[in-house]
Amino acid sequence: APTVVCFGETMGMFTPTSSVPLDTAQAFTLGTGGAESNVAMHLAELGHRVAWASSVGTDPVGTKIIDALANAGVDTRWVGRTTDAPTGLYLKEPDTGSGAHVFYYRRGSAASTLKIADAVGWPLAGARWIHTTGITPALSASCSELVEHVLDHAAAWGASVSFDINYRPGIWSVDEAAPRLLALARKATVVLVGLDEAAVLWGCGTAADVRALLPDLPYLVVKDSSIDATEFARASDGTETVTVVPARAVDVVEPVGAGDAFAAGYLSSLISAQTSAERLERGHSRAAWALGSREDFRAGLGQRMSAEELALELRR
Ligand code: KDG
Repeated sequence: APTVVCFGETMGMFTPTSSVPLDTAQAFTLGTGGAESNVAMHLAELGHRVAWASSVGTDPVGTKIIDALANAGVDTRWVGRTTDAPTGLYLKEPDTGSGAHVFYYRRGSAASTLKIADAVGWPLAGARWIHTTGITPALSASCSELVEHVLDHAAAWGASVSFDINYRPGIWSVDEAAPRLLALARKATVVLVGLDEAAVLWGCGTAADVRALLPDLPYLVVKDSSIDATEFARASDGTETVTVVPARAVDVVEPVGAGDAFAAGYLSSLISAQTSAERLERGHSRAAWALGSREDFRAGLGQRMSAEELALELRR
C-alpha cells in the first residue's frame, strides 16, 4: 500500500516550442501538469511509495498522463478513466517578460467529475499522508465535497492531510475561495501557503498574520517567495516552535511547479522525522531545482538527495 496518496487534477499542457507569446506561436509541445501529481513525482523520486488518485478521460491525453506518472514511479492504479468527460488541458505562455501565464480548458473535465463515491476504492485508510491542494475544491461542487470528506475522515483512517493552498485566480474568485480555503485549511495537519496568496485571499501582511488565522494547526508553512519560509509547529503539549529558513539564491527560469517541489521536499522530510530546519531546507532545495526548469516537474534531483547527502548538505 502507498505511504502517501496525492489526489487532484492533472491536465495536458501545451507550451510553444520557442519563447514566443501564445497568440503567435505555431508549434507546441504536449506535456502534462498538475500540482498534486507533481508532488507525487517528487516524492517517488525521493524514494517514497506514493500513489496519485484521480480521473482522466479515455482520450490519448489521459493515457499520456498515466504513462508519465507511471514512468516517474508513481502508483496509478487508482486513476479512473471516464468516457463522459475529456481530460483537462492548459496552455502555458513562456515568460516573455511579464511572468509565465496559464490558460485553462478544464471546466467539465474528467477530474472535475470526481466525487466522494470515487474515493471509496482509494487506499486512504492505511496511508500515512494524503496530499491535495486548494485547486481541487475549485474544480466543481462534487470535488469540493470530496476534499472536505477526506479532511473530515482522515484521522479515522489513520492518515494526516497536507493541504497546499495553491490559490488559482483563473478558476475562482477571491470572494469564493477565501472562506472556503480557510475552512478546509483549518481541518488539515499541514498547510503550505505563499505569503502572496495569503495577502490576496485574507489580507495577511506577515507569516504571523497567517498563523493568527490558523492558530491550532500542527504544521503551518508560510513561504515568502524567494526570501524565506517560516514553519509554525505546535507540539502535542501545546508548545509552539517557529523556524525560519532563508530560500536559496537561484536564477529563476520559470516558477511554475516550484511550490509543488517545496511541498514534496517538506513532506518527505516530515515523513522521515527530520527537524523543522531540515524540513524547510529540503523544501527549498527541491524548489530551487524546479525554479531552474521550464518544466512543471523537473526530474533528476533524487539521486543527489540521498539521506547521507542531505545530511552533508545540512552540515554546510
Ligand atoms: O503548481 C503547478 C500547477 O499549477 C500546474 O502544474 C497546473 O495544476 C495546475 C493548475 O491547476 O494550475
